[in-house]
Amino acid sequence: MKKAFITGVTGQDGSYLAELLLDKGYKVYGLTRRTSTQNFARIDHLMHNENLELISGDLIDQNSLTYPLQKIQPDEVYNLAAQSFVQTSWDQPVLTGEFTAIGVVRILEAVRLACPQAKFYQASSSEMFGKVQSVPQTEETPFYPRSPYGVAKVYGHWITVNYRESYDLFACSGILFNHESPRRGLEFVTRKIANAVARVKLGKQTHVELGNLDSKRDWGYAKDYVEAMWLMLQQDRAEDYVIATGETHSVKEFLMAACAEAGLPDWEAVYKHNSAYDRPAEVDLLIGDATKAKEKLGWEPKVRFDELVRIMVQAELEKESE
Ligand code: NAP
Ligand code: F7E
Repeated sequence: MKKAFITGVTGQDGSYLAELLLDKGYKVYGLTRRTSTQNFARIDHLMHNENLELISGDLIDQNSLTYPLQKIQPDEVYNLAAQSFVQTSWDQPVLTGEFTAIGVVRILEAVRLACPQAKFYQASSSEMFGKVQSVPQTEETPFYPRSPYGVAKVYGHWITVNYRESYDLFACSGILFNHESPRRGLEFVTRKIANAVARVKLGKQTHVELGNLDSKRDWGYAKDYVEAMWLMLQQDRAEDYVIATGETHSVKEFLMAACAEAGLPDWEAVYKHNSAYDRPAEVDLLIGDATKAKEKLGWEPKVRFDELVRIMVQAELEKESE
């Protein structure tokens, strides 16, 4: 039985990846941090699976990473844990650096010392491209991050490359573009909009307050993207891959499509601008070219923009009607 260790198992991607690996017959160890109230909502449905074991630890605590890895001797380690909300990274830049940047070298050190034979995945991000230096973005596009989060991810990316080259670890990064789902945190724009339009439709709120509607993102479906993570660790050689749909849409387009899906004819009546959601520095346009992933991993996104909007709005209509 193959063994996988996932940091960030309680997050959107961690929960889908745990499902995928359990379905494939893995024993899955998920790192969870101690909080005053437990936050296992995304993995509640997996809690009775005897092949899922939760391990208490934190990316800020070196020994809580090294000891479990020494004991478990996993075949695969997926580092998905991070302070992942870009807006918060301006309010908490130091904490973001601790978790999202230095956290990566802590887990790499743990792998190097405790289980150097394990294959390692780092959750890199299209936010590293920031003020984009070419369109579309590929594995060769230079980075120009525009937030403390993006800067932290660049460190995480390069330290992964460096450990691969310094210690011959099987360490790779997926440079994932935005991916969404009904399990996305409510603070991210797609889930915020999907939830709001459902509530407006049901008469539970009148409008949604948003920041910049003009930024464009390459939005995919989280379930498709965790499959790409797994595929990267099934290769003979560790390499980095862009994972994206190759389509870009503005926040306004997402809002319009979500209103249409919820049966709200006038999107402008649903929206108010609130400058609190504008960012000190914006990433205006992201669009990825995942040709390498298609050619080498045989990976392609199954869910496209319209279907993603449908999945997210219908999930919110259902939840909000309960
Ligand atoms: P998410 O839903 O915010 O999940 C983040 C996870 O990290 C949660 O399980 C959280 O635990 C855990 N975590 C945070 N700080 C930690 C710490 N100090 N120690 C241990 N665990 C900690 O994020 P996601 O959307 O699933 O994204 C997964 C990864 O991919 C992240 O690294 C993110 O930056 C990266 N990424 C995401 C996207 C995207 O579009 N979703 C794109 C590119 C890259 P709690 O539940 O306790 O908070
Ligand atoms: O913002 C604009 C905002 O917070 C998308 C993370 O998973 O993907 C994510 O980062 C866009 C930005 O995601 C609101 O200004 C307008 O242009 O949903 P978001 P993000 O910043 O792209 C990358 C790839 C990651 O790696 C990150 O971890 O939407 N926007 N109005 C708004 N955004 C939010 N959150 N809320 C608003 O009201």
